Amino acid sequence: MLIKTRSRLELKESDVTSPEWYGNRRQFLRLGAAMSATAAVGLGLAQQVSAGEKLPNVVKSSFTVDETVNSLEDITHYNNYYEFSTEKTEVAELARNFQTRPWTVEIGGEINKPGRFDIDELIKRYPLEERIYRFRCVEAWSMVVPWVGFPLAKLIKDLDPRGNAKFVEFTTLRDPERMPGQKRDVLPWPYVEGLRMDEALHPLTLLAVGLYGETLPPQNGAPIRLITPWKYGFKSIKSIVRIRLLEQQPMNTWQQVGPREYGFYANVNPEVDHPRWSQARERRIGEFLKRKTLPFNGYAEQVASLYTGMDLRKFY
Ligand SMILES: Nc1nc2c(c(=O)[nH]1)N[C@H]1C(S)=C(S)[C@@H](COP(=O)(O)O)O[C@H]1N2
Ligand SMILES: [Mo]
Repeated sequence: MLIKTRSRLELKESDVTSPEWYGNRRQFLRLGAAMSATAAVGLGLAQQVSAGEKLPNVVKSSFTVDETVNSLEDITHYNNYYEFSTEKTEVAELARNFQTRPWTVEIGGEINKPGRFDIDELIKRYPLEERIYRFRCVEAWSMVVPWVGFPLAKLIKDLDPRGNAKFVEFTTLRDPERMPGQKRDVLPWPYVEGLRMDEALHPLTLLAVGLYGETLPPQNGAPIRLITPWKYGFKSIKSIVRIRLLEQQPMNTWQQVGPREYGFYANVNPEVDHPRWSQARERRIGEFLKRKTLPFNGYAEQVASLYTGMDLRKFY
């Protein structure tokens, strides 16, 4: 399936900060509340949103790239998810019956209003946006994916982070019975990732709960996963059960297993090769010829300023 979208990435800093934008948001919220009230009558109030269901009230975000979107088949059958398999084409089948209800996300650490959220409560808490993002794996393949989610910043700001919170740590579920790959020591479990606070609060940083307008399939990180489109795919941690705000930089799984090859920042950078292969080019899944990899995966205009003054060869 090919979808053509807007003519360019339209994210501007003013989109997030102008009163006009906030005005629009309020309008969306009002509209959303009215619509979900109507929908609730039809569906029954206790209705839960579960895997493979259409997500309600998704608005199209202007934080979207104009590129051919990969097919649902590609996105759901070429996965890195070591909790199920190290074989990309095997994950879909092995994760097929992974149960994502009930599911709780715990949010704590350096935050004044810590909490435990039921996933369905979280999904309804903020207006959901569809955002078409480039996605670049460190293995030099890429896709374009229509995620559905909400900015992580909204959640963090609502929970009143403390001044000493400098980093955010994310943790995947650890349950070897439900995630058979965890019975092997291919990685230390659970999978952990981290962001610096300003990266976590950046408007591009998304908590994704859906794909192609529906709830996430298990192989893509259901029921909730992180998406940081300017970083290599391994930062986009799947099936999150815990988020903690920390004063110190957390250790992330891939840096822990291969510090020479994987760092904390993991910004897409065609000028800094992986020790075992070049990062200059990538294979877009579905294409034959390789294309050039763009600095920050094409999001330099939006994120480069987060790293001014940093040596990106050192902080890879
Ligand atoms: N918990 C967990 N999250 C994970 C991974 C993993 O193995 N376990 N793999 C990462 C890697 S290397 C990539 S490229 C992306 C793949 O996401 P996708 O299958 O939705 O394309 O998930 C990332 N998040
Ligand atoms: Mo990856």
